[in-house]
Amino acid sequence: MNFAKAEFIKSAANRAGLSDGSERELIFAGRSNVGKSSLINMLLGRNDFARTGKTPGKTVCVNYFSVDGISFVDLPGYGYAKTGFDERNHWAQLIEAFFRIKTHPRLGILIADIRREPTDLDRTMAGYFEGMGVPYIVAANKCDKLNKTELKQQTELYLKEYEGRAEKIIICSAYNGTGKDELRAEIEAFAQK
Ligand SMILES: Nc1nc2c(ncn2[C@@H]2O[C@H](COP(=O)(O)OP(=O)(O)OP(=O)(O)O)[C@@H](O)[C@H]2O)c(=O)[nH]1
Ligand SMILES: [Mg+2]
Repeated sequence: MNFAKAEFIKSAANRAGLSDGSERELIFAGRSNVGKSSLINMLLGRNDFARTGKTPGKTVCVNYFSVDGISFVDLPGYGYAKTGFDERNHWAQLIEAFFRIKTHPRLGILIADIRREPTDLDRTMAGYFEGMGVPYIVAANKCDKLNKTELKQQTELYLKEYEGRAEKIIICSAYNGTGKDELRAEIEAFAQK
C-alpha cells in the first residue's frame, strides 16, 4: 500500500454530506486533542495534511481522505469540556448516521492519550464499534510524554480495559513515530481483506 498516495476528499458537517460507503473505511475516532489528525499525518508521512491542534472541539465534521483506494475517516473528537448541549447532540446524530451507513469493510482506530485513563466517552465510542460489528484497534498515543515506569503502568491500564475487545492495542507517538510500522502493518492487512 502506498501511504504517500493520499488526497483530501471532503469534510461533512451533516448527514447529507457523508460518503455512501463505496470504499472500505479506516475510521479514526477519539477524544478531542488525543492526536487523531496527528496520527493520520504520521501514517501518511506528511506534516500538516490532516489539520491538527489550534481549535479543539470547534469543528464537528467528518473528514474524508482517500489513501491508495482506502478511505481514511477523521471523525470529530468528543469530550471537549467547553462543548455545549447542541454541539454534543449534533455530534451524536452525525456519528449515529455515520455508523448506520452500510459499507465495505470497516476498521476502527480508537485513539486515546495514554496518560489519561479510558473515559466513559471512550467506552461509548468502543460501544459504537462493537454494536456495529466494526473491529477496532486501540492506539494509545503520546507515549513520548511518559517515562518507563509510567508507560508500564498506563499500558497495563489499557490492556485491562480493551484486551479481548479490541483487535489490538498499539502504543504510539505521532511525535517520535513509535507504533507507526505496527499500525501501518495492520492497515495493510485490512487493505487486502
Ligand atoms: N507529545 C505529543 N503530542 C502530540 C502527539 N500527537 C498529537 N500531539 C499534540 O496534541 C495536540 C492535538 O493533536 P491533534 O492531532 O490536533 O488532535 P485531534 O485528536 O485531531 O484533535 P481534534 O481534531 O480537535 O479532535 C496537538 O498540539 C498535537 O501537536 C504525540 O504523540 N505526542
Ligand atoms: Mg483533528
